[in-house]
Amino acid sequence: KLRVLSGMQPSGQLTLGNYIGALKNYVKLQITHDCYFMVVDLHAITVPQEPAALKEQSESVAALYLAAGIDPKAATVFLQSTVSAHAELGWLMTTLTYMGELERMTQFKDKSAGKESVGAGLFTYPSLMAADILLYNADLVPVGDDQKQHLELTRDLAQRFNGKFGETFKIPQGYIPEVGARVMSLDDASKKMSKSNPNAGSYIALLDAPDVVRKKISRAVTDSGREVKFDPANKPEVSNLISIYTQVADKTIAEVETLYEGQGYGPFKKDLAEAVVTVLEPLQQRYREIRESGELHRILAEGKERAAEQAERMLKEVKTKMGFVVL
Ligand code: AQP
Repeated sequence: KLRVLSGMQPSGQLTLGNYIGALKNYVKLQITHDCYFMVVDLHAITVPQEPAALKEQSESVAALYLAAGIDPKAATVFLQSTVSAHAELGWLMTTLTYMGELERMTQFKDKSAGKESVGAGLFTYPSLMAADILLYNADLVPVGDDQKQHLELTRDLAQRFNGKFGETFKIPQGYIPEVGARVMSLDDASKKMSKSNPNAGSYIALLDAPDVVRKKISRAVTDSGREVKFDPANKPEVSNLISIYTQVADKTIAEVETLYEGQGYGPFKKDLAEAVVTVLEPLQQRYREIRESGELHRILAEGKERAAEQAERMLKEVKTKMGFVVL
């Protein structure tokens, strides 16, 4: 089985974008691949996090992985910070990374633009991400467009290390999911739906109550027309809602268009809200069961054991090759 590694940041509440773009695919991948799914808490602190919120969100993301259908027996589910090899290899990778490479990263430019003080971790984060991937000899890394540049750096660093210290790392490939849907914000279809957006009306959180979901969708920005037509260039907001509909209701774009022909946006939005609620309600039910069961820490401790075994083996090999005294 090919090995897959992926993670999400506990930098807010997971959204429908995270579900459609990533989590839904994780659940399928665990059947065919050897999967490592992390909660990347060390990445979340590249921007300020309040301690109590970080803890709650980390547990919440892990519980949502399970609630969405990730089976901790089939896949290794863990918190990045519980496997200390990540921070350690992250440092070793940082020393192999050139400033110029990090300066070219568009995500850093975007996230630091206009900010008065920017943490150094935001700058060096791609080296830590390389460590995350290389520790597990991952074959495939599911990435959205925004992560392609970071994965390219990971590949460069792996090759650089292998060239300098001898064949050690597998060169990972990017894996673009079949349905790579990029879900856009409900208030601005030029921005992706993001869990850290300060406007809660811009996203649907996976834990939003049904009435909140209905309200958010009814308030979602559309246009002054009334045609439910998929036309991203001219009707980006409506097209985004149609995309979401196809993902939660297993319908094609053409089916959705036909269904609401001549009806305006009202009935379309209403049904879309119900389709989203139909997906979220059982997920939220499982989420509550998992949180109430008190089993989460045990599951994460098991995941940590499995992950650490692999990661520490790799770290030892790397340190030996670099010339550290390994005792
Ligand atoms: N809007 C989206 N549409 C489709 N997929 C998305 N992903 C994120 N937003 C969308 C996918 O979710 C996974 C988790 O990504 P992450 O937690 O590492 O952070 P992110 O991509 O930066 O996600 P957010 O929600 O926008 O977080 P913040 O606001 O903290 O930056 C990834 O696989 C991503 O592709």
